[in-house]
Amino acid sequence: MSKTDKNTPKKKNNLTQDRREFLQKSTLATLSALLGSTIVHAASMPENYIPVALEAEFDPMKGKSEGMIIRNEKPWNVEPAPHLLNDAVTPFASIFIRNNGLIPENVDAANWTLTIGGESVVKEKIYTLDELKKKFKAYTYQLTLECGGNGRAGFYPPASGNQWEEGAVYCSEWTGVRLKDVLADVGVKSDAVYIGYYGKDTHLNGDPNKVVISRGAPMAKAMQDETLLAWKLNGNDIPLQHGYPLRLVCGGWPASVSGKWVNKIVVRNKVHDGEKMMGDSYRVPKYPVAPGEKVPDEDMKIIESMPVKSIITSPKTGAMFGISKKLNVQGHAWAGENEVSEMHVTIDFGATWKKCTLKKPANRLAWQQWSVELEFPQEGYYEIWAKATDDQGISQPMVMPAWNPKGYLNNACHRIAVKVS
Ligand SMILES: Nc1nc2c(c(=O)[nH]1)N[C@H]1C(S)=C(S)[C@@H](COP(=O)(O)O)O[C@H]1N2
Ligand SMILES: [Mo]
Repeated sequence: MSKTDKNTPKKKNNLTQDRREFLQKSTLATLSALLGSTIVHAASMPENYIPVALEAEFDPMKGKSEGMIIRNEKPWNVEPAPHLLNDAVTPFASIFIRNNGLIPENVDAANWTLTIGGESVVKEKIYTLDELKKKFKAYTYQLTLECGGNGRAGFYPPASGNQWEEGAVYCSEWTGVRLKDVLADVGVKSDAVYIGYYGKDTHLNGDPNKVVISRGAPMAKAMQDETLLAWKLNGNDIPLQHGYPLRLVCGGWPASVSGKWVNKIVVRNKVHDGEKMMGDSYRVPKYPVAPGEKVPDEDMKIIESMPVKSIITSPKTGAMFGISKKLNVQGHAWAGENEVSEMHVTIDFGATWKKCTLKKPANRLAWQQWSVELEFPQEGYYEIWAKATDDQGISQPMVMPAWNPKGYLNNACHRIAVKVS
């Protein structure tokens, strides 16, 4: 049996072991809630039985690496441990999943349409997926997508929301058409300010008219070469949980701008005011605030380019080593719209730093690979801290950066523990 086979969670049909156990232990009330209906002959249903309708449900964990950490099942929010992100191009198996609502099921790609509308288009236009593919030139880019809340678990006082540690980031290869080419075909008015997306996921409360999330970006970002309407991830159809069959991809910005299951783009004559564009959502104070402080709405600004950051993907934290005392350490670094220009690590809590080898990005907005060989002076416990510096001379903070109400933008140095023995 191959390693992958052994590491794949044991399943019957398409259920993970965890979900199977969860369903088996569920009360009748929970099963009814999940089914959205009462089970009429529940009295005759065998004990620990899993209703067929729940067996058939799409399982977003299918094909994901062992070592993915489930932060929430409703909606699905899952992140990989850092060592699973070792590849330059993140494979599907290790991509974090972030959903605000329910994954749309029964997606019909053959009849999928994309509407381009809003007050700042000359005339609304509808494209089928096929038309998009035929009419416009396709491009492929590696694009870094990081959740605005990645690292939230590191904030104190704690910020509510998914307690992401290091893994809500990836850099995979996306193929699609440039949004700017499609917008040029539709015709955009001179008063255009912002674009916004709408997707086909459904609200957790089941209300089909309630928008789950509808975010966007200023025209300048929308018109970048790398901003894609994509239908392929790493050369294959986009997996359902990551936006099949069509996704807006805006690398370097909070991944919430990259709308999944997208079926409408609006061009606005003002800053898009869709769901999760206002209040504390994906916004941070314009100035430093004391932890816990209440910030007036007008003093909040929308997060745009993500800050400089890096991750150690090898070795795995807690790894034990032989007495050779030499260790190869590697990972990735990224900086939103900017390029990373230097990478350093320390094994003495920042007293001295060692410069790493750093690769150029595959293309703009792709993360960069770094590596370094470390030598340890003696046996014992060490921490390896990694710090990236971008081409604007900005580095990662060694400890928690500016606190903000929702716990966004934690780009503190990633650190791992190793024992030399
Ligand atoms: N339609 C839709 N698009 C969405 C979301 C969503 O809930 N619905 N979540 C956003 C957020 S907050 C993030 S971090 C990314 C996650 O993308 P991934 O699941 O491919 O990692 O998708 C974004 N696009
Ligand atoms: Mo996110």
